[in-house]
Amino acid sequence: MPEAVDRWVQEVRALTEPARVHWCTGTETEAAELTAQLVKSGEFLPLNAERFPRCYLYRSDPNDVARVEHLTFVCTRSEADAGPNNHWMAPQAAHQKMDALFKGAMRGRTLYVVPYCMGPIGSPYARCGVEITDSPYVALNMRMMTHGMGTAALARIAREGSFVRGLHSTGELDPERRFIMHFPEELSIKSYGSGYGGNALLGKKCHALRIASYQARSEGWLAEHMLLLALDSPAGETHYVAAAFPSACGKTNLAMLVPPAAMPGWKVRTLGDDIAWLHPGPDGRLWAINPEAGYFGVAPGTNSKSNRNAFEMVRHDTIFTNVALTKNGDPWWEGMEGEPAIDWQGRPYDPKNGPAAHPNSRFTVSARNNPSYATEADDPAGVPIAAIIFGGRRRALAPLVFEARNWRHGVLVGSGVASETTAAITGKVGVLRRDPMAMKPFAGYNFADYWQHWLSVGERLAKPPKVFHVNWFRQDAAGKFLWPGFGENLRVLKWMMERVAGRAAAHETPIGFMPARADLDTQGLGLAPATLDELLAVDAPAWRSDLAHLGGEFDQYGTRMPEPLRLELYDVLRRFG
Ligand code: GTP
Ligand code: SPV
Ligand code: MN
Repeated sequence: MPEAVDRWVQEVRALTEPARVHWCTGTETEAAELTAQLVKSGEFLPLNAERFPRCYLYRSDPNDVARVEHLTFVCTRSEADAGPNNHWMAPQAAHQKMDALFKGAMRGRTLYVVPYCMGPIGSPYARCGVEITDSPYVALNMRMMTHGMGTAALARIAREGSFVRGLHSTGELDPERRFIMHFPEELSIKSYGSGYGGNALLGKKCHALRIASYQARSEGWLAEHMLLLALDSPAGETHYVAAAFPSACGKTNLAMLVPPAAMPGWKVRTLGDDIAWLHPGPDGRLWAINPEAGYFGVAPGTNSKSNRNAFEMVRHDTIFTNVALTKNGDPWWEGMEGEPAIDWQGRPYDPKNGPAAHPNSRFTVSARNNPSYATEADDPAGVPIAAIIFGGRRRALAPLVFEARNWRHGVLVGSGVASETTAAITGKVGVLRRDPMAMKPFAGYNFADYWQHWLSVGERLAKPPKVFHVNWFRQDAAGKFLWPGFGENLRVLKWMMERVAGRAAAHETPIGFMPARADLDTQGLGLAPATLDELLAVDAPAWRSDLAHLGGEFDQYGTRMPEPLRLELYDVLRRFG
């Protein structure tokens, strides 16, 4: 037993006064006991055992169904270190506020100690943490989402001595008494008042992104909101790709892409669907690991046509959160065949009450369930990245695809990512906002320093990945998607890989290199040439105004803003003439 862990657990125990303390070991027996207990208390509803063996439905509080960015803080000693991109509170004030909430918060409850490892347990790039929580649902989710939860992680912590401390209580689930606080300088997290996703599974966004991005800056690597995939071509080449899209903008789906029938011989295999840790290697390439071991994926929209892999994956050993039910006790969500009988709040389904499944309803599943699991995900050294893709959900402006001229231009392209908000965050849906590198909610420090760090990492790469930008979400005047998306996105990946190999044609535009209509494999798509032209158009006046807006965003960062990025922006404007 690592003494530092034990000491901290005793401190938390004295503060929160739980009835019991349970040290998680991570065994099957333990998982079965926690599950049985949740079934007994009514928090877990077993699903149809024939068609969905070992699957359960969990309903979170209707006021607690998404991440809460307005209640999420980065508490560095200096406010400027957190930056205009974060909510900030002084560490001492934040600790005081949180400790007052945690005082006696676990009375009558069990305190679970959840040691975990982000990254393969034997990887030098992996980092451990311990989450203390009073939610058995959280403990079970963490078991699927992290590596070596329990005894294995604790053994690594004993060896290394250091770990991220994450303290969590569901509290009263009162949005007025809900805060997610990060102390990157102390490698600690305090989260109170939510039992949902990124607010409560502290290994994920709190540790592997906010705290890790801060650590990565001082250690010379990057912690990013990116999927990781392997792309195998019919010729037998494999390329590894990382892609950063904002929440609910297509990472899980791209990572698990099922090739269309028109493209035989291609295969996409999944290394990760949400987070990547990227390290410059001694060979001058950028190497990546996925710190997670499972997926907490968006349910709505998942079906046998959009993503057969995902659909198969969640048919056993899956926890569903806030989905609807059919009359047979099968899980149901919008975009699926059949009909809902019971909505996500447990009421008989009535369209007057809105969607049957909550738009941010999710599945938690081990990555091992994925039929397209890439075994390279277990490699402690990670994989070398050939391309980084940025993207957002934009009904207008951003074309289907373009390629940055070089790394520095790529950093500008990443910092210019904008996307319409989704149900993954509490607040209004469909509002266009900047989400640089899809990290607006997750960068644990000042974006100006973060962009400078990206530029510095690039300087250490003799063979940097190519950088692309995509948009699967262009719409026509009637609001219909112009691009079929999902499996057909492989056509865009194919062009990118041909670019990486130096084989595909492109022409230069002010925003970067783009394929001409004929450079994209659109065989069998049945897409009208005019639609493709629209998807590949660059609207100069609209771009000029978008770049002017981005310049205004940069101004917020004052003198901390890296000069090379401003120059890069002027360069693009100059190219528009
Ligand atoms: P987080 O887990 O929140 O980080 O989300 P994500 O980026 O992994 O998004 P995900 O792949 O779960 O997709 C979110 C929603 O977008 C789902 O409803 C999908 O069905 C839909 N979606 C994904 N890819 C495409 C696409 O290529 N085209 C269209 N039109 N919709 C897509
Ligand atoms: C996201 O919002 O980007 C997610 C879901 O992946 S959560 O785990 O809630 O952050
Ligand atoms: Mn995410």
